[in-house]
Amino acid sequence: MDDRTWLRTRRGELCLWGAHVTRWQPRAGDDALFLSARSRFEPGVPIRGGVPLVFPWFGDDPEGRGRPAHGFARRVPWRLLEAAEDAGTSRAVLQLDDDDTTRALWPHRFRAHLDVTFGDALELEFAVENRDAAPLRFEALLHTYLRVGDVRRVLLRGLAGARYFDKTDGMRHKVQDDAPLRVVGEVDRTYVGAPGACAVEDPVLGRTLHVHKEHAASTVVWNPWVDKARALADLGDDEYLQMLCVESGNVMDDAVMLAPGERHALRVRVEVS
Ligand code: TA6
Repeated sequence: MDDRTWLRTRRGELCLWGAHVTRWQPRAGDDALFLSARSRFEPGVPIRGGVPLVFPWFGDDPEGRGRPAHGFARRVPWRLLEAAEDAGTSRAVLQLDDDDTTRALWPHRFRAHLDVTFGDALELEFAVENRDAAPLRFEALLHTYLRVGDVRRVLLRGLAGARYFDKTDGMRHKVQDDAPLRVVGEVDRTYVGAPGACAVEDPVLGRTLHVHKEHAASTVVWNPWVDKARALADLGDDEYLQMLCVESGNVMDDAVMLAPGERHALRVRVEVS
């Protein structure tokens, strides 16, 4: 990837391949997003860290046809529509329209936008418009990798009582208890009907990261832990300790249905305190 595929500002960076946010600094010298030192930066290859954009399906190909995991949005080039920087805040808007490549994988006409603001908060809006004559169903997720000091020491709050599917246990349906979530092994949970804010309290870095969302009913929490981290070529063996994915969107039972001409926008705001 050459320099033209990156938008680099003082507080954040964005790769136009995949509309992928890779860096956000809420305070000088303080990165809030995890980015793997082993990540590959090649067109068409997902980046390990930052905010991968999952669209139009979540996880493995739901039709079992060998299409890429988490959809195609993170693997294709997006068009930069707007970029502006003002008083320490920068904003960019990217667009993706269906084309021969996307229609070969997903035969629908759509227009998508990612609107990113890097400031004291990281603000993301992902919008999809149905440009087809038939209803459109899709899943979408902002797969945010939060950087933490030591994942074994963080507390994740905001999911008490929420229902989830446990991918580490055959997708069994479970209910979260009232205690904050501690990561003591592999975690891969899809919470549906969970639109509330989450907070990651990090005693090692001495900060709390807050993830607020709008029009996003699902929350996914992921940490690969030891064995899965070793199996991932683009993640260092110990890097799982520095990351916790707290992902926001609409997946599984919360998938979005759009009538022809309709548009749906989900929003995520990450703040630090
Ligand atoms: O969102 C959680 C998850 O679906 C996990 O199951 C895990 O595989 C992760 O995403 C990463 O997926 P990736 O395709 O980027 O390796």
